[in-house]
Amino acid sequence: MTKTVYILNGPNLNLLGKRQPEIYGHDTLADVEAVCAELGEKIGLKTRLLQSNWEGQIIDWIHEARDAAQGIIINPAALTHTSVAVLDALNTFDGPVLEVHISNVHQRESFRHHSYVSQRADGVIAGFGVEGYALALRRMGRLLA
Ligand code: CA2
Repeated sequence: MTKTVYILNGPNLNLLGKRQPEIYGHDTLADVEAVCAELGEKIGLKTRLLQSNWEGQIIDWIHEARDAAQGIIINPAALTHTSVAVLDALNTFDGPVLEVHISNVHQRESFRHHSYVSQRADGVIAGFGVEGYALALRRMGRLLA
């Protein structure tokens, strides 16, 4: 059976490609979705990319993934640095979790240097632009093989 990977995106990432291109680049989340769907097909993974500005919605999707997906790739956006609730939700998920950040958070403000999610993540990618999603998906392919 084809394995499914949830690609979850937190607050404000709906604006990707539309604001602050100097930090986040010109690609939109729809572009990321298309690239991941195409790569997923190539490596035998079904992808479902979701974005919400609401913490509770992200948590609900993580719960949904417990039954519906074998792996989670997550860019929690600002929730990375604030949310024990997202960490707790990820701790209820049994499969691999990969954390993606478009920008190099370690080169930015000190409040971006700590991630609650990293305590659960099996791998972290930061500073590769939106290419980080495809890199994470390739890694997910290996982890789920
Ligand atoms: O680098 C990343 O991917 C971040 O997760 C992005 C978050 C930020 O709070 C994290 O520290 C690092 C911000 C997402 C906001 O996305 C926007 C995209 C385009 C325009 C405005 C905001």
